[in-house]
Amino acid sequence: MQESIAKCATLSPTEARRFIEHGWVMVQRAFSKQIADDVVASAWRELEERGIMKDAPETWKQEPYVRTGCPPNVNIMASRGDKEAAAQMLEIRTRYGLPAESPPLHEIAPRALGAQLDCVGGPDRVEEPEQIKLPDSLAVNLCSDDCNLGEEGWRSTRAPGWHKDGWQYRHFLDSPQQGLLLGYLYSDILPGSGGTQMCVDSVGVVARLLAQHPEGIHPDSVQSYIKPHMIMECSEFEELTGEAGDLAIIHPYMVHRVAGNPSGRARFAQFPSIKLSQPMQFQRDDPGEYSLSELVVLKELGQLQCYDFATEEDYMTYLREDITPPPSRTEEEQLVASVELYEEQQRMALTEPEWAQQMWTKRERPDRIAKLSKNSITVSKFGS
Ligand SMILES: O=C(O)CCC(=O)C(=O)O
Ligand SMILES: [Fe+2]
Repeated sequence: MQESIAKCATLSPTEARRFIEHGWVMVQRAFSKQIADDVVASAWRELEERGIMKDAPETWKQEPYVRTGCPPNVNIMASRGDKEAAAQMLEIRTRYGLPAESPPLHEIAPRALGAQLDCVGGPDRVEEPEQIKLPDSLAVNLCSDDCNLGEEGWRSTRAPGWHKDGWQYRHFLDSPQQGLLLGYLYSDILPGSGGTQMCVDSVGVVARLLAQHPEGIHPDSVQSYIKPHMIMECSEFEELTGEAGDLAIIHPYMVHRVAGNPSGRARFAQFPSIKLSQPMQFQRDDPGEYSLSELVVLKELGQLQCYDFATEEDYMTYLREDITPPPSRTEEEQLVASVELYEEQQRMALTEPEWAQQMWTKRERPDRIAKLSKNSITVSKFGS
């Protein structure tokens, strides 16, 4: 661990240690307030065009939580070379006065880039780090309403919206698609003012879930499963607070939710991920080569050698596939996903707790299954 910490070029040893211990760290002044102000100004221009006026908070209620710029699913599809999505992205950016491409981090916010690279084990662990851009499409929490949570409040396992990011790939313990969850703060966020809420002991819960499923889990299952799963096992909660220009670096397994924002101040932030050039590794010959992010997983799993890891051969059956996010799916893709999900959840229900069995075994087998069965996953090594 000391060796991995000593390799950090941007994070202080205290920050690196904090990330390993808590699964997240707030890096202060990772980018300039000027950059934050400029991005927020262009977000307000877009919002005002949509009738949400900066100086008239009563207009905020029409969309209490709103995304500006390019929607995340369009961004994902454009980054995969989908021409239609790329054209849509350019059209949206042009319409709202954003540059055709956002500026690369290494030019305008090297500290923000350096801190991320430290957590994933250095520039070699990321494809084209110089291509990583400042995220300038924002998640704006104007006045989300969270007042119906009852006595337990947001720390309650019953609060809606808890999720693990990653609706666009099959989730494995070592998935490279989402190396980190990043929280760019574009406005100051005081406590109770719409700062993202995290369940910090969820990292271990998710690590154990993924370790028990070396065949991977479909992203739609992750989203339906994670919430009840964490209900059973988590108890530590924190919210993101800080100043414009701060960057939260969060382990990709962290379960989190959108907070209510009764403060009267609009909250501007964005939560992109960073893609690894290779899957994470949990059995490195040289322990000094573990990334901070891998160390978090190892810490949570403890006796790692007991788990059955998928081999490259297994990944031929259980593809490390990119999956189209739900809003961009064609009807055909939606059907394939529903069949895949049905089979996966029937299988998982045999080994998961009783509540999961109840949730899943009652589902109907999707229609047109015969026509689509050629596309469904086959279960060999990891089947029941
Ligand atoms: O806006 C927030 O506070 C959280 C957003 C989020 O969880 C996401 O974009 O995946
Ligand atoms: Fe999220």
